[in-house]
Amino acid sequence: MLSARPERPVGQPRILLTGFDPFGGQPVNPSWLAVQALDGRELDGHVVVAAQLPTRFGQSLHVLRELLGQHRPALVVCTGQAGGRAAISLERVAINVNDARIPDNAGAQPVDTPVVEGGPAAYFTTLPIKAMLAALLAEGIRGDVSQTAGTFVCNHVFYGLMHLLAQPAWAGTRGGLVHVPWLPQQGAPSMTLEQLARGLEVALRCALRTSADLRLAAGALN
Ligand code: PCA
Repeated sequence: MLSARPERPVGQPRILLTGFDPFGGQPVNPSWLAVQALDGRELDGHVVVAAQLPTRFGQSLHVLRELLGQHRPALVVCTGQAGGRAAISLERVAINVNDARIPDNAGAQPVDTPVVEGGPAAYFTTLPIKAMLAALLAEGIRGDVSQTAGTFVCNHVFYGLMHLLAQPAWAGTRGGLVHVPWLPQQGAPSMTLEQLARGLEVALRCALRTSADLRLAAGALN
């Protein structure tokens, strides 16, 4: 784990936006396609840096830590595919469990191991997910708050990210994980790439502008 942040890079503050490579026999991963669509975009004085994480336990967090050290972002949003979900899912909680139903892209299939040995059971996102949900719905984009990111590589990255950002050296950097549905060519339910990219843009802008989250029942928003 990085314990100290290197100097902030010169230029605009950055948003690190990650997606994963395809896994589980799928030809594409919509998370990676959607974040690429936003690479280099300027949002409220911040520039989006899109990067790919491998769908691999361990290596994904290694790459994420390198990216954090390199870019020192003000905001970190990791995205991943969640087949079967119908909306952009704003994840509330990361848990300290790896429990893989299928092998990752390196063939690893950990069962009931911790992400961080001795780490706390869980971390909450530091993204303003209710405000982000309200912003998505106001734009007519399907969104939801999710209470579990599962126990595969997305949760692994989410937990590792929050464990790192919880350190004092990273105070002021917010982060979390967002799951996206399949693209139409992968099956149903789905959202189009345009909807995903627009939804992520709306969600990022909202996160930059919102310091204290809304306190509204997600059901009241939907
Ligand atoms: N989704 C998987 C890992 C990579 C991805 O895009 C998950 O939800 O864990």
